Amino acid sequence: MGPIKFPYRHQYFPRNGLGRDIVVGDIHGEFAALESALQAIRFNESHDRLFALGDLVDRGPDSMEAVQWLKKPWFHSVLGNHEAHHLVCHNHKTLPGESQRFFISGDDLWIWDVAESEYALLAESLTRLPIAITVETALGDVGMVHADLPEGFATWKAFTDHLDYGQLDSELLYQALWNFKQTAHSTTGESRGPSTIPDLTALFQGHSVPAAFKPLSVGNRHWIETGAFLRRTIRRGGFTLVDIASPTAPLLSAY
Ligand SMILES: [Mn+2]
Repeated sequence: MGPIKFPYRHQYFPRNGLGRDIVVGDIHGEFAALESALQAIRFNESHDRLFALGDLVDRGPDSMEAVQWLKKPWFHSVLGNHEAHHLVCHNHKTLPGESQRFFISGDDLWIWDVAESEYALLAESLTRLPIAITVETALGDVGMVHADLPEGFATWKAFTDHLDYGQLDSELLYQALWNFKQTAHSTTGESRGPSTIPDLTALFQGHSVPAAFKPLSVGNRHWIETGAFLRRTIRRGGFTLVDIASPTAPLLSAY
């Protein structure tokens, strides 16, 4: 079977000369709520671009909507651990829950109701997601990764060069997609890694929800996943939308 091949490990987007570049945390099947959030900031589909930080699927009601959203020319996303989990399930022809390291604890049971051919379509679009995205802005490059800049990379360029030319191994994937070291889920952002990435103006990360469901900035690193999926269960959280040109002044916070 062999490891999953990701054809676009790193994607670079030149500067958007027309409109805004907006970044959003984990969508987790909450595409209808995302639509409302985009309306609230008057998102312009012909000029603006929306970048998602991965975990498009599981937990919320509309995971399969990810297939349609990934066809939109203005919508882009990095790979999250939930996507990687489904790719492993699909690649190894196992059902969720059977793949040990990638076990997601029942958030993924919706696939029991999805036809095999539909699931294959989803896997095909998820496998195209990059592990990192770099967006050029007037003030310099902005980076995006689902969980963390893996250890051993002092700069964003060192990391993205490794994605472009080096070997992908499970430890690197684990740190980029799963690591909780940086925010340790609801701490105040005690950082073990570098708090400022020298060759970026901002690094955006999703995956872990900072304390009080508020976005957290340490140096030029910004955790903006505020738990849109939690609104259904504990009635807290929501989407945070940030213009990448103003990382510490969200357009919406936990909306
Ligand atoms: Mn995640």
